[in-house]
Amino acid sequence: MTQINKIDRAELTIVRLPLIHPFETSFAVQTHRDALLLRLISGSFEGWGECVSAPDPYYAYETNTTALHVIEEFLMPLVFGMREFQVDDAVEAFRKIRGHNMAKAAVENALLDLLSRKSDMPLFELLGGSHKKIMSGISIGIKKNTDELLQSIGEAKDKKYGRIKIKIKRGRDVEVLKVVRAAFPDIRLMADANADYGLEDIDILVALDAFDLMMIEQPMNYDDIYTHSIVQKRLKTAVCLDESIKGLNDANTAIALKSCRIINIKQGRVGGLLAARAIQETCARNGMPVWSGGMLETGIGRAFNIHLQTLDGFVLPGDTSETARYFEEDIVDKPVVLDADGFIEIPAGPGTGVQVLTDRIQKLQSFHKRLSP
Ligand code: OSB
Ligand code: MG
Repeated sequence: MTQINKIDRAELTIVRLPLIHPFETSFAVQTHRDALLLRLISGSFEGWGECVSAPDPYYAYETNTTALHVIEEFLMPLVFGMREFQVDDAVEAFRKIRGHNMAKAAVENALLDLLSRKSDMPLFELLGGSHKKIMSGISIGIKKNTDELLQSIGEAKDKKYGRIKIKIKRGRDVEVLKVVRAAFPDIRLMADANADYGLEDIDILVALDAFDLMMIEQPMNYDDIYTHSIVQKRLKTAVCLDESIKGLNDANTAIALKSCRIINIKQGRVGGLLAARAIQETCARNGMPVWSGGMLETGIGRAFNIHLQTLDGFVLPGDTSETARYFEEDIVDKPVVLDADGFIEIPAGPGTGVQVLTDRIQKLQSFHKRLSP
């Protein structure tokens, strides 16, 4: 089994990519993706990772600044100290750092990309996935008015996205879904509340049972797995947890409490691809379907989400949509596109299979720092 000899140096960069359209959720309006990137260099090989944190702590407590701190001061010193190692060894060493799973994911994924490139093997093979096209799915933000929303949904339907998710929040829920369902009676539809509701809103959530949704994502508070169990008992519609699942322990808690019937695994939120695979295996053993979410990643993070979805447990379409929806120009080649049936091909070649465009990164960078042992 190929190993990593040692890491010679690393680079941390933040790139600022404008979004083609602002992306509105119940917690924020995002106009840019400020992506924290990690590049690891080992001999003639390199690996890239993307941290899914944002500049602000509105989705999760981690921010780009906390991730920079944790990667530079705690994670990379551990990695720089390792010789002839496997990615599992690094993950084991990271255990003594509590939380900060987004920061850990960036390092873990960069190591996996590096190791699979060195092994001349596509990343999905290293993970144990199979070579296949993956299902697409799209997440549509809160729009100024229903006309705009219906138009976006119509475009997504025409592109044959595997399912369409719309964002809801208090005051923009039952009426919106009523209009959407009337206009599109047949689409595979779901709603994501991004933790906007409380138990006092239970009647609103019960009213959503009328719209044949595949699931309602994270209606209750971000760290409240217990309250979701009360909600799931009251709803016919499946509850799906996103924000609440920060790692395997949370998934076990949600399974035991019957807090949801579906889990959104974001590898970038739970500590990287290996952690995501472990959660998927636990969910499969417990009959819990999972799918892969997204965090408006650039082509680097998006590639990890694609490779993850080659694992058998990913039975539902995720939030992997075309690059061109978000970015005029990405920082990798090739961009993600849907085929005529609405499926996505795994990028070919070793590692993630995407080619990182360092010239573009240099042009877009708002922060850059080199780290050495
Ligand atoms: O809740 O799934 C979410 C984007 C940023 C933060 C949280 C979420 C999202 C999305 C978009 O829904 C997913 C994507 O297209 O990458
Ligand atoms: Mg979500």
